[in-house]
Amino acid sequence: MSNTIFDKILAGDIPVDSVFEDEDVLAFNDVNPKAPVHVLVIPKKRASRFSELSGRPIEEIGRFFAAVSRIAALLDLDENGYRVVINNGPDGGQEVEYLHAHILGGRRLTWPPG
Ligand code: DGP
Repeated sequence: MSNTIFDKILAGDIPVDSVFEDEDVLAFNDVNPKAPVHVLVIPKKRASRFSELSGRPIEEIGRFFAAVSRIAALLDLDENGYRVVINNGPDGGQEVEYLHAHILGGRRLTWPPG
């Protein structure tokens, strides 16, 4: 499926509360935050799932993760820490079939997840 809500957000068809954008990624606040800071980062080069990245160029994958790290720093999370979550497929709890990393922070998160 390539017409998910995140495809529409990236196309500019649905407004979001964006926190960062460059040539590789768009980052915006999650509509249903699970922590004081809950930002989603999506790559502009489409992938449905994390599992697709195994076939992608290392440079593309690296730029995505470097962007996630940079965005967490911009959100002022480096000192206290944060969690990066990528849900993959039904058992992973993925609801939107467009690859996205969750950045969660601003409180002490518990482990393990449910
Ligand atoms: P996941 O379960 O990993 O697929 O998480 C999808 C997340 O996307 C979930 O935390 C809620 C968020 N979300 C879904 N629709 C929208 C939307 O239209 N706008 C924003 N900002 N977030 C959305």
